[in-house]
Amino acid sequence: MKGKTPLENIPLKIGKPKTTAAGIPAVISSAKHSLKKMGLTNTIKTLRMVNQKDGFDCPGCAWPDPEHRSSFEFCENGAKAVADEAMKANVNAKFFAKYSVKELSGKSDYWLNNQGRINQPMYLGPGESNYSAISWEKSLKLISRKINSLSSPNRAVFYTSGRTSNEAAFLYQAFVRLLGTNNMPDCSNMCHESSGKALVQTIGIGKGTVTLDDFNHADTILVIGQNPGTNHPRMLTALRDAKLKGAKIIHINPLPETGLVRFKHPQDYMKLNLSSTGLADMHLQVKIGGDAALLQAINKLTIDAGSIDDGFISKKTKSYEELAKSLENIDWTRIETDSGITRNQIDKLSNIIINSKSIISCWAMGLTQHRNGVHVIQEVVNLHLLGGHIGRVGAGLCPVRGHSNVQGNRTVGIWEAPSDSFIEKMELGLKNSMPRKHGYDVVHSISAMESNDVDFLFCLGGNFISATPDTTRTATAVSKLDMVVHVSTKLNRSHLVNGSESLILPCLGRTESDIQAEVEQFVTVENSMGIVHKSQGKLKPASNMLRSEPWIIGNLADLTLPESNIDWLGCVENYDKVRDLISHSISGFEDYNTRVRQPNGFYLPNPPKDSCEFETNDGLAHFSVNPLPDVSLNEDEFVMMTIRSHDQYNTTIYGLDDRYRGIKGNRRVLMMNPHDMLERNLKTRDSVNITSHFKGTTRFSQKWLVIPYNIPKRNLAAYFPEANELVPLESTADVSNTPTSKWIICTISGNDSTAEEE
Ligand SMILES: Nc1nc2c(c(=O)[nH]1)N[C@H]1C(S)=C(S)[C@@H](COP(=O)(O)OP(=O)(O)OC[C@H]3O[C@@H](n4cnc5c(=O)[nH]c(N)nc54)[C@H](O)[C@@H]3O)O[C@H]1N2
Ligand SMILES: Nc1nc2c(c(=O)[nH]1)N[C@H]1C(S)=C(S)[C@@H](COP(=O)(O)OP(=O)(O)OC[C@H]3O[C@@H](n4cnc5c(=O)[nH]c(N)nc54)[C@H](O)[C@@H]3O)O[C@H]1N2
Ligand SMILES: [Mo]
Repeated sequence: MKGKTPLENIPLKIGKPKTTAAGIPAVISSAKHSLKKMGLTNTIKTLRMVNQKDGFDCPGCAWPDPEHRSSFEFCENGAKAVADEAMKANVNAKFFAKYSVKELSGKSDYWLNNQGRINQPMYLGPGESNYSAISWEKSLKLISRKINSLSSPNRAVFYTSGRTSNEAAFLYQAFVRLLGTNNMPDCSNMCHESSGKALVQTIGIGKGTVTLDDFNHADTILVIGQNPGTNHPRMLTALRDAKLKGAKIIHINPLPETGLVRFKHPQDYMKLNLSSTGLADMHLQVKIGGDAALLQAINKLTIDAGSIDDGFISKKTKSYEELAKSLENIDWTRIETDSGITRNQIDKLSNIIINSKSIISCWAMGLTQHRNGVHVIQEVVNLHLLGGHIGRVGAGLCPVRGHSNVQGNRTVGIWEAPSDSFIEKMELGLKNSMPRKHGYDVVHSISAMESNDVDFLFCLGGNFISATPDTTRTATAVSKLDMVVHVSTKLNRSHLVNGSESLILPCLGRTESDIQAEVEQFVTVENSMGIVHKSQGKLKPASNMLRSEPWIIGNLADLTLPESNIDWLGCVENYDKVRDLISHSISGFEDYNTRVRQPNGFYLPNPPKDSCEFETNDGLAHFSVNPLPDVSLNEDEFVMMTIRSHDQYNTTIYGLDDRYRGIKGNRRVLMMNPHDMLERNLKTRDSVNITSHFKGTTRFSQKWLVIPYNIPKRNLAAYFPEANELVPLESTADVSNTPTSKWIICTISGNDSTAEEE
């Protein structure tokens, strides 16, 4: 970096949002990232192994791969995720001797991540200013002693992020439940929890009901509250293929997201076919939180047109009459005001829906992270049940998962609220009894820390401090703990908010080879469409001091629970043994070791998809009647959504540009409608302060640069995690308790033009 302006000091530049995603700039951008971080040979070797039959699963996202994988079936952002992991292990004892925790706290997330991989276990004792090296043996002893000294296992909290393999996650939940608690919050609580809850209640399974092949047979695909060009770039391939086969693609989003406007595929570039494809046939620029109104209107028009699947409804569903009655007298003025969509546009969409034989609906955080997250997803379910668009080829529900194994983690037991039947099967498989009492989710964990009900926090991956809401409050709560332990690959803000004692345990990443007892191991993961498959790292580990996640959990469990009947160390030596335990303990994993060795792995059972059956209490799919949410705002109020840029992976910041949105060099920006700016006398780059409001409480954040953006009036957008300090801890979705990261009521103040000129 010598002689160059540090990236963080480059002033904000605003250009036109891109109209095409992927294509040549994407290939160049991923090559730049990878070459800088890994060097040429490693770049080619590594990228060729992503999502190949014998390679590793891309740590980027949970979108599945087509069966016939080409060697270029990776995307720009997958390449960035891989390159980011393949960095040198520079964060070592010398590094921590140089920088105190206080000094590191003053650095940006971008800087912290850029220091490289964590090289060895580190310890910070009471009152100490710097982390120092500690051996694996000593760390595990300290941790196990602490856990065993707690007055109750419920005073410990065990967080999981979604990159953990099935094997590590299964051992972890077994260990935690044998300790006697279900305190297992996970990133899912902040992510697709609303989808899980909405789908279990209505169709009897908390997962989507389509496979990749269904996209080839759909005639309409709704993409709601999702930005696939950035967050699931490989999904654009499926959308492109569907479109070539005649499907209509409908984009429902407050922002005209780039990948859906026009798209050039890297493979087209490889084939020197530079033509671009227009993806979305229709963009409905819904207001933030306006989807429920829009979907109810669509459902009403479907019923009024008599365009419903009577046979399916009478044989397979319940509560149709209640839904129809509730929609009899809808208030069209309110529908238009709340959704921001005109009657004319609604009629156009309705026409498409009514004339579609097979519909797929995809959604992500734009629906889940709302107060009515569960209910709005149930409106999507209503739409599918009305037309019988479920359980047949080319039709179904598709919650698009985030972290690459977040779905697998839940399947193998990372769940603070397990059902009794799940625990019963686990108890039989593991020949142990387990607690039934539900544990803390993410938000409840933070409240419990605040009220001194927790002493110990263990994080298997992730960045608890930055990913959770109300950053200042959460950091204060975590600082009260006796001990905080992080199993991590890269340095992040959570390592800098400490309990009396803190430990960082560095682990192998997805890309690295994992050898136990001289045998190369593989792990398994489940993608967004319920396919379980192998993932085998191939790169030389960044340091010989790293341990695999199963090794860390297995050894800790062995030390902490010496009397337990589980052969933890045997499991660590041979991951087949973990998979055997999984086959005995979890439905759908029979004969796991054989089936996962088949090319492309195996599908987990999914009754709605497999046979149009619904495992609800009465065997029927349920329509639901939900009141419209109150989306009104006071005169001076805005509603803000917190979103991802093109150059980040959740809290990991790769760079300061959001290329597709034309925003460069600064992340502390507030996207605002130009008319709103004019009315408030705000100019581009004016610096404003934001106050968020929730039930009489406020949070305050300074110095955000206003920029004009194509976003509905009174709506704002800012980046996660910078804006998390404005997300109120108690503002959560009904039923799922997911923080409402896309619905934050704000006022803004101050408008001094202090920002640098271009
Ligand atoms: N490169 C990259 N890939 C990722 C991630 C990453 O950070 N970087 N994160 C991974 C994870 S964990 C996840 S969960 C996914 C997240 O994937 P997304 O859900 O696509 O991520 P967000 O940036 O949160 O985008 C939410 C989208 O919803 C829209 N939106 C917000 N509010 C509303 C609303 O009320 N209604 C509608 N209709 N739309 C709304 C926003 O404009 C935005 O387009 O991506 C995964 N993949
Ligand atoms: N305001 C706001 N907040 C949000 C969201 C939002 O849209 N807006 N999105 C929410 C969502 S959808 C999610 S999923 C959460 C994400 O929450 P988390 O999963 O907690 O956060 P990440 O940023 O993905 O975690 C990054 C860290 O994981 C570690 N890591 C990476 N790979 C590995 C690995 O293989 N093993 C281990 N042990 N560690 C690894 C690295 O140290 C890295 O610093 O954030 C949520 N928070
Ligand atoms: Mo997520």
